[in-house]
This record gives sequence, structure tokens and C-alpha cells, in this order.
Amino acid sequence: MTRTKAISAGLLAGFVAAVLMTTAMLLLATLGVATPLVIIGDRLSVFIPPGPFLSLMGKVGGYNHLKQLGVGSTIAGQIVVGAIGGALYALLSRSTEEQPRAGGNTIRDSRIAWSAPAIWTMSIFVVLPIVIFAIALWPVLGTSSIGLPIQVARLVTLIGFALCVLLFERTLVTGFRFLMVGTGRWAVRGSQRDVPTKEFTPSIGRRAFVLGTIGLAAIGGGIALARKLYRAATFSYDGTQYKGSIVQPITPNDLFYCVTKNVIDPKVNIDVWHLEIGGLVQNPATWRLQDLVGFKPTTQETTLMCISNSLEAGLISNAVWKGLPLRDLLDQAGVLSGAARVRLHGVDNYTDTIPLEKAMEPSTLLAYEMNGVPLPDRHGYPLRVIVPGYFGEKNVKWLTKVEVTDANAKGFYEAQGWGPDFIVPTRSRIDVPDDWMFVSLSKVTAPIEVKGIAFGGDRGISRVEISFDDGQTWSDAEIYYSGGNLAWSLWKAQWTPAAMGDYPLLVRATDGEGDLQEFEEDRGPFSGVSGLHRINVRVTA
Ligand SMILES: Nc1nc2c(c(=O)[nH]1)N[C@H]1C(S)=C(S)[C@@H](COP(=O)(O)O)O[C@H]1N2
Ligand SMILES: [Mo]
Repeated sequence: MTRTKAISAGLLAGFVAAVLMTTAMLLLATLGVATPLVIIGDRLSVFIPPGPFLSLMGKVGGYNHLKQLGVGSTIAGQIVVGAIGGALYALLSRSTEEQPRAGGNTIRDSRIAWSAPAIWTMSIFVVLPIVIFAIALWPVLGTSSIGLPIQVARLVTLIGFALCVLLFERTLVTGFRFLMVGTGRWAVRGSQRDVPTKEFTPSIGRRAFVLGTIGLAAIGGGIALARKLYRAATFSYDGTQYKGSIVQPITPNDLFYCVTKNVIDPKVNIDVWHLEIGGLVQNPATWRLQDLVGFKPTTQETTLMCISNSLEAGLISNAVWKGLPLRDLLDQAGVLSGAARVRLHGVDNYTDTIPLEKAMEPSTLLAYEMNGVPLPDRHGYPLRVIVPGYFGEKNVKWLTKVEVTDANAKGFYEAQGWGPDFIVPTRSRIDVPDDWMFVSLSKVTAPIEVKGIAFGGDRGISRVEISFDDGQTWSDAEIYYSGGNLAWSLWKAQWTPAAMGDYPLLVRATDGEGDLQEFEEDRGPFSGVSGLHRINVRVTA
């Protein structure tokens, strides 16, 4: 029995064990249990500042590809580490198996039987990974797609992981011994039948084939599960935009823009879900959804916009939300002195924070309805926060915990380095006509309609102006729909181009406080862009 042969056997057994473990993780994922496949990415992302994050995203072709790359490389990495672990095991067991052991735990018994666990393999391949996993991923363990409370979710994640590494260890040990039966040091000792081992043991090649087949079957199962998960994943809708000629005052739920950090969004089971209020409060409490709908509801139109929404983009939408003011729960809980911020936790382990003052405003809601129906899953069922005037990321979906904290608390994207300013600047966008539209003078019989949106955070919109000459002269557009102070306004204007040429069209809005939309030089690069949306229209003969 050569060293190389043992190492090869270890590699194969480790590979098959890692594949089985990965398949088990995918199976757990279909049940809503968090596994390293996704939470490693969540854990790492806070260490990537927005600059490198955006350039990485650009390089791999967008957020969806970045997520796929994250999961894919975790799977690949885990299988490589598993195979190397197998080789390591082979080397170590060569030395530990040198002496025949007392008791029933000899190689002969393990030829087909499930080998009894050994302390050293359990330590290296089960206990050690669990300890590393628990320490390294502690902040993200409380993730649950079905909406378990954070503490419970953390325990479930750990148990799930423990089962996976146990499966790895058992498969590795059993697989390796299976390969090694009858060879060299692993030869059956004191066979009662007193016949050469070879006569009743298939060759190592055959046994490798058997183990390899098991590995392939597991890969097949893993791929089937991965396809199922892929269909449930957020790739098909994450980044959905709402813009152009389809824009109406209220965005229909299925067209509402969507941004999520998740590979698979939560689908909360209302029977396991609750909302927890804790931290710097006198009376920590938990609430069920049926208790929350008992509070006096507020119904309010509010526009949300993502911090990453560029001037021409559609990561902005408007809906009528129904819920209760967050303040009602905070008042019941009794906020203690020293409290300065409120940290909001989603069941997907997403967090963000808002100033306590903002949390106490009557328009900061815990919303359970969107446009007259319960929140759709992708928009945060059963409960999300609505924070008017703040970027979308503060509007935490799938809310499960409200934690009153001191001034230093940071959220998911905040920890990456987004901000420091999260209050939306006044924005406006031209939705019609399209950028680079060609207009033929001879075919223009009526004025061209120009229209779009204007959004002033929680300050409302008082005026919208349009320029057809790159900002040299401005004329008022008509605000034909106003959503009030917390929502966007829709505007339109008529335009009759007089001559051929390229026309740069610009729009600018004035908010309800009288401040004119402009490029803000002092706004940091990761606090959202400011400035004016420009399109070009070419007028031909
Ligand atoms: N729990 C949770 N809440 C979240 C997010 C998330 O990934 N998880 N994404 C945030 C971001 S960045 C934005 S822009 C808004 C988008 O809300 P929408 O998808 O309902 O439009 O949700 C925010 N709330
Ligand atoms: Mo966002």
C-alpha cells in the first residue's frame, strides 16, 4: 500500500463526502434553513467597501451575477477543501491505524458496516468546523427564510451545519475505509475464514468506481436541488425598474422596483413569525401580526427609492402603504435614556438603522399592506418598515426585530461604507420621450408630450421646470398628479421644436421647502447621486 494510493483514496473519499454535504446544504436551503452557501457571502460583503463592491459588480456583470459567483465559488471552495481534508485524513489515519486496535472497531468490521466514530476525526471534521463556523459567521447565523425569530434561527442554522459536517465526516471515514479494505496496513487482520482478503474483496479500482458513482448520484441530486432553488431565487426580479411611458401615479405591486441582498428571498410562515421589540427599552415585548393589525392603522402614500438609483434609472416606485406608526410600539415599550438610534432587523439578517427621532415620526410605519393587499413576499411579507424621505435601504423588509440602540449602530449597507447621508435629495426624471428619440419635423403635427416624475423625499414637490436648451432657459411643467409630501409628483409639458438639430432636454424640481434640485458637490459618492436628468432628442427634416 503506497502513500500515493492512500492520498488518492483520501481525495476521492473527501470529494464524495463534500459533494454529499453540499447536496445536504442545498436540501436544507429548500427548507428555508440558512447554510454557508449564502451566509458566507453576507458575512464577507460588509468587508467590501462600496467602491470595490461596485467595480466588482461591474466586472462580473451585475448584482445577480455577483450573487451567483458568490454561491458558486463557495460550493467549489467547499468541495476543494473537502477533498484536501480527505487527503489529510488519509495521511493521518495511516499513522493512527498502524496498530491493530482492541475492541470491535477494526477495519474488518468497517468493510461494509458504518464505522464507529473516532474522537480524532470527530474533532477535526465536525467539532472544529462547527466552532469556526459559529465564531466566524456569528453575526449572520440568525437568518431564516421561513421567518423564525433570530435566536431560534441561529440555533437552527447551527444544527443544520452540524448535521452537514457530520455527514461529511461519516462519509469520509466510511468511504475511505471502504476503499482501503484489504490493502496494506488496512488489510483484514485475523480473518476467521483464513482466506486471502483479495478473494472476497473487489479490487480498489472497483471500489473507487462504486464510491465515485455515489458521488455522481449526489451531484445529480445536488444539481436537481440547485435548479429548484434557482427558480425560487431572486435573479429573475432583483433590480426590476419602473420607468418610461408605463409610469402611473401608483405603481402596481408586480411592477414595483425591487432590490434585495438575497439569493433567495424569505417566504415567511406567519405561524412561526413574530416581531420583537428590545434593546434600550423598559418593557421588551413580542408581537404577532394579529396583535399589530389591532392598532389604529395609518394609510399613506409613500415613494421609495434605492440609494443606487442613477438619474435616469427606475429603482423608484410609489405605493399606498397601510400599517401602524412604529412610534406606537416604541411608546408601549418605553424608550430608555441613552437611546439614539433604532436598529431594524429582517429575518434575512438584513439590518439598518434610523435615528430615534425619525422612528418617532408618525409617518414612519410598520406596514403590512401595499396598495390594498397584504405585502407581497418580495416586498417584505408580513411586515416592513416605511421611512419616508430616507433611501430604500432603510425600509427594512421581512421585519422581525426592532432594537433601540445607542448612536453607533450601523446597518448592512452602512457597514459596507454607504452613506453617511441617507436622506434622499430631490430628484426628477424624464420618462417620455425616450432618450435619443428621433423626431421628424415634417411628421410633427401636434406638440410633443414630455412627461416624467419628480420626488422630493418627505418634503414634497412644489414646482417642476423643463429646459429644451441644456439649461439656458427654463419653463414650468404642469404637475398633473401630486402624491403629497411623502410621494412623487407626476408632471408633463408640451414641446414644439422649431428647427432641426439636437435638443438636450433637462428637468429640475423644487421641493416643498423651496429648495431647487441641483448637483450637490458636497454629497459623498456613496450617499446617492444628485444632479439633473438629461436626455437628447434629435429633430430631423
Ligand atoms: N430585509 C431586507 N430589507 C431590505 C433589503 C434587503 O435586502 N433585505 N433591501 C433594501 C434596499 S437596498 C431597498 S432599495 C429596498 C427595496 O424595497 P423594494 O424591493 O420593496 O422596492 O428594500 C430595502 N430593505
Ligand atoms: Mo437600495
